[in-house]
Amino acid sequence: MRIGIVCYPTIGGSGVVATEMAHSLALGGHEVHLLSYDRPSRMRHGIPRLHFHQVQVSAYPLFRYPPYDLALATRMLEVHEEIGIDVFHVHYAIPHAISAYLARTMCGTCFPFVTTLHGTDITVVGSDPAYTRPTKFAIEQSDAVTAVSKYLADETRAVFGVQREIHVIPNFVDVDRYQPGKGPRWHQRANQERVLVHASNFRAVKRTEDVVRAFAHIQRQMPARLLLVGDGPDREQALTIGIELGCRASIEHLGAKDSIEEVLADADLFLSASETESFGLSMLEAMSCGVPCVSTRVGGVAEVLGDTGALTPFNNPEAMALAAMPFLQDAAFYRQQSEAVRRRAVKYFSSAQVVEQYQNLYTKIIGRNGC
Ligand code: GMT
Repeated sequence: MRIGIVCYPTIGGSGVVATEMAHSLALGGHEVHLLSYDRPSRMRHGIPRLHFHQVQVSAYPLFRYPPYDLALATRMLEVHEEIGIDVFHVHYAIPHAISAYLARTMCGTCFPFVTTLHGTDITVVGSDPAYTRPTKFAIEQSDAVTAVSKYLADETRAVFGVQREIHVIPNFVDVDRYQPGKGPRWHQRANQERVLVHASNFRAVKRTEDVVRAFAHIQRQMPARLLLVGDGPDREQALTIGIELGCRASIEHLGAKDSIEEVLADADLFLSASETESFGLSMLEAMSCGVPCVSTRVGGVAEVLGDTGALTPFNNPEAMALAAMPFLQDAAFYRQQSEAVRRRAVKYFSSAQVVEQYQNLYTKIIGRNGC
């Protein structure tokens, strides 16, 4: 198949999922064309059959807000005319699904498109009255719609009142690349230092400062270090809380990393304090590395963790620290959990089996409705 994939290129789950899909599909023999305003940060070089098309936006003085959605629709159309795309797959509804609809409408021949909903495109941005109606319209006009968790599919029906079928296809992880590290875990280290990790885009919804607060409780009771991976608006605030609580010296901010698997492989426990999380891709990546997760009980996180790790109330760092204790104090329990999370990632979320579900969906819609 000749597949066009549209995504955001920056740090953020939807761009990561789209780029990893592009890798997997191209390596599986498909011709894949990625479209975005920048080369996605996770996009690897040298993969055969994988191409990148940049979307250029002109900034005329008249435009206070350059219309990216129009430029993207035009680029999609150009790529289709040049290559003959069989199906477009757009990740994150806003504005990608609207651009896809526009490109398909402008197109003389016609192509089908799949929209994958990721989270904030429904729960935050999509619920903004300025965007609700076009988002609902584009969801209804898509040839197929998928959501990364059952929670998100239900939310989409509730927020937009859409009746159409929404396929739940979970996010996935490359279980060969994301492997448990060979190094010692906390109970095998001479100093018994516990290595905790949090990875996100440090936006308000991630509540990074609650992670730091939970860590401060933990660090008062045992030797511990917190690795913060990623970057975003709340970074300084989170580090300032670390100073106020006296644990800043034990926090390392590693910034955005291309190879987060190297950090996860040597970590003991992942902490997530999000206010909402439709899936929690970085937790799945941690699980694949044998790292259990303690997270707030929000959105679709329970679907990812299953009966592993621990879920705690939102906005309660002390409860999070308490829930983390068995993982950091009981070596036998820790080992059992570490094996369980790896098993779960391999059994339900490996790239091969999830990407196949998307391929089946493409096959189903290509040629339907005369496209
Ligand atoms: O809001 C973000 O964290 C970024 C956003 C994205 O689309 O880039 O992440 C969402 O999509 C990820 C990939 O499907 C999910 O793992 C995240 O849970 C989801 N974020 C939220 O729901 C807050």
